[in-house]
Amino acid sequence: NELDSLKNLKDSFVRFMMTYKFALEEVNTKINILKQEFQYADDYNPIEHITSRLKSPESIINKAYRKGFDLTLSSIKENIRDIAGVRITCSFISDIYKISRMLQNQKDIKLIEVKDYVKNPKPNGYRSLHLIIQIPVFMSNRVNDVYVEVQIRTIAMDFWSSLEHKIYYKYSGEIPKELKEELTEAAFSALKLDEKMENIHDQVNKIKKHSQFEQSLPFDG
Ligand code: 0O2
Repeated sequence: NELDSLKNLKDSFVRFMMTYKFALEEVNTKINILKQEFQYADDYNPIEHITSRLKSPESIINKAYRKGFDLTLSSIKENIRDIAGVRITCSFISDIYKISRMLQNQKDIKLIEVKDYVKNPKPNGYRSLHLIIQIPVFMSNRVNDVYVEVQIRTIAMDFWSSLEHKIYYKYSGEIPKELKEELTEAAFSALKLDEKMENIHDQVNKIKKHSQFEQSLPFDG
């Protein structure tokens, strides 16, 4: 009867969302391992913080509707690849690519797509590196390959995008022209700050390497 079929639908949806929750936990563990290992081995940890979120059922359905996808679980599974999202904030632009390479080198991670909004920012100034990856989630009676969106960005990029996101929602996507222009200017300032910080970071690294080299010499001079 109708109640049973509703119950079945709810069960399948809960199971569906659970696989994404497990995928998030796996990716979080991977990144936490990198973070701890960096700290231990390098005495320098490029990962400032990690956040993750599951897209709400409402935004999943809105996105599927907006993009014209079928409203079935199999279509949503194949087409909406950011149901599980992990965001890694790091210190410098070079760290973004370092972390991205490390994740891509892991054997159980399959890289599906790279959207490099760091090299090619969006017209509003949005910058971040997005990786769509797929990882296997092992359950009691099956293995599911699950898509996860990993966003990697600097602190400056994160600062800008969280403010822009809030403003975007406040104005329901219709940000007034002047505010839009100011936001794009702010994105440019964030870019300049990132470049300046990277430059300082490079100089410090050079000095560090030089003094390590000198210390490794068998005698002075
Ligand atoms: P939330 O609340 O973070 O989940 P779409 O843009 O979603 O229609 P696509 O190709 O999936 O299509 O998007 P894309 O370009 O990979 O971007 C997806 C996510 O990147 C967004 O998710 C945001 O988190 C972030 N993002 C992309 N563009 C912008 C931007 O201009 N400003 C900010 N602040 N964030 C951006 P959601 O689902 O929109 O939001």
